[in-house]
Amino acid sequence: MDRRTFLGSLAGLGAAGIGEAATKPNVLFLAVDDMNDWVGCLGGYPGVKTPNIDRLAQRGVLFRNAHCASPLCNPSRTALLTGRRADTTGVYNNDQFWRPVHPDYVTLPMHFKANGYHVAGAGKIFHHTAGANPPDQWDEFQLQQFDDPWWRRPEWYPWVKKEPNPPGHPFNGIQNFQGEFDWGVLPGRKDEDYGDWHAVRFAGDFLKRKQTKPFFLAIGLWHPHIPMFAPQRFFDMYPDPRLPEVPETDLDDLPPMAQKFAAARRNEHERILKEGKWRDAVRAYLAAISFADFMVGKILDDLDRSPHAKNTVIVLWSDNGWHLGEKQHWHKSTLWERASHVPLIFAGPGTKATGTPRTQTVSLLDIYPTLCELCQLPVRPELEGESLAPLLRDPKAKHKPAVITFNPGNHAVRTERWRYIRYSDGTEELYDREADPNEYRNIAGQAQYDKLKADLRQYMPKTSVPAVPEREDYDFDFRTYTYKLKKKG
Ligand SMILES: [Ca+2]
Repeated sequence: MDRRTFLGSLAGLGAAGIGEAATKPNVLFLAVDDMNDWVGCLGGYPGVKTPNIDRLAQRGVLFRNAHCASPLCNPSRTALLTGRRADTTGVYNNDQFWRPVHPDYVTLPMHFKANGYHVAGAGKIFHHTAGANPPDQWDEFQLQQFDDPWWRRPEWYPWVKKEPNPPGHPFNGIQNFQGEFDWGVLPGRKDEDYGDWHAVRFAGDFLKRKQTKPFFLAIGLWHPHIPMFAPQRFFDMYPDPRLPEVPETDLDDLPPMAQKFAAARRNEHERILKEGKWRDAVRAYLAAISFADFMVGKILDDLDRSPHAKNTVIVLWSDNGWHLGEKQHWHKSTLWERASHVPLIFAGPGTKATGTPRTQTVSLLDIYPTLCELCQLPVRPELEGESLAPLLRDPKAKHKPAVITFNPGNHAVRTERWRYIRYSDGTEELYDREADPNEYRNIAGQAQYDKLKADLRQYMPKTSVPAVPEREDYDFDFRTYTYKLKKKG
C-alpha cells in the first residue's frame, strides 16, 4: 500500500473509527428571521443589545455589507438553499412551492447529505408554511413551533394544534389589526416556553450527542419576526426607543413601482401611527432582536461545551431586513437598504483575520458555495453565488456586487458606495450611500451618472423566468408530501 492509498483508507476509517479530527468540519447553520442591521456590530441602531452576535463577529468574520437575494422569506430562503436567484427559480413570493417545479434541484442540505454528512434541522430553515420543507431534505428535522398557535391556519401549519385566543389578546392593544402583527410579553411564559426554544433545545441535545459522521446542523429561529413576543426583561432594555427618521418628502422622487412597493400595507403604518404605537412597536422589535440574540448565545455556548467546538464552521444569517416606518413602510418587500441589509457572520475552520469586518458587498447566495469550499465538497456548477472563502482568508480580496431581486425583473445592485435600482418598466433609483446613507435623494435622473448606471446594470440578470404556480394552484397533501396541480378552468 503506498502512502496515498493508506491515507485514503484512513480518511475512510475516519467516520467509523478514528473520530471527528480525521473528517471534514461540521456546520452549524444558524438562521434568524427578519433581522435587519439593528445589531450591535452592524451599527444600524446604536444602543441595541446583541452581545452574543457581537462576540461571534469578534471570533469570526463579520460581513458588514451582506444582502439577501430577495427581500422576503420564501424567495430569499429558496435562493439561499437552492443556490439560485429568484429569476432562475421563479420563486418570487411567499405563496409558491419550489419543489414540484424543480424536483431535480440539489439544495444545500441535500448536497451535504449526498456527501456523507448527517443533516439535521429544527425551526424555520426553508419557508415555514407546509410544502416548502420536504422531509427528504433531512436525516432528522423538528418542525417549527409558534408563539401564537391561535393565529395559525391549519392548511398552512397542519402540525400546529390551534388554540383559542388567550386572555389579553391582542397583546399590543390594537384591535382588529393584521393577525400576526402583534407584540408584547406573553403572560406566565418562561424563556423555555417560547416557540423558538424548541429549536434551541434541539440544538443543545444534538450537540451533546456523539456523532459518527460530520454533521450539518441547521437551526432556524423565528425571532425577531412578528409576532414580536419576548420575556419582559428584553422590553426593559429599551425604556426610550428612538424612532426612525422619515422625512415627509422622502417618497416624492420615487418612480411609480417604488411608490407601489412602499405603499403595500400602508394601512398598517397609518394604523400604528393613529393608535400612537410606533414607539411601542420599535421597542418590541428591539426586544425581539435581543431575545433572538440571547438564544443565539445559548446555542453558541452549547457548541462551545460540546466535543465539536473546534471543528465546526458557524454561519449566522438573516433572510431579509425589516422596515419600521422608513419610507412609510413596514415589513420587507422593497429594494432599499432597510429590507436587504442583513447580518452575516462566518466563524470556525477556514476563517482568518478574524475580528476584522469585511466591507465588500456580498450576497446570501454566496453561502452555499462558501460552505462547499470550507467543507471540501464539490461546488455544484449551477450555483449562482460566489464563494466567500477568499474573503474569509483575506480582508482585501475582491468580490462581485450584490444583486437583490423583488418580483420578476426588479433589481437592485449594491456596491460599497452605490445602490442602483431598476424596475421592470425601466424606471430607476440611484443612491450615493456615502453622502446619503438613508437613501433619501434619488439621483438616477442626473446625466453625470449615466455611465455608472450602465456599468452597474451589467450585474443585473438579463432575463427573469415567469413566476411558478402558487399554493392555491395545487392540492398539497402534508402527510404524503405530494403536490398535485389542480386542473385549470
Ligand atoms: Ca423573513
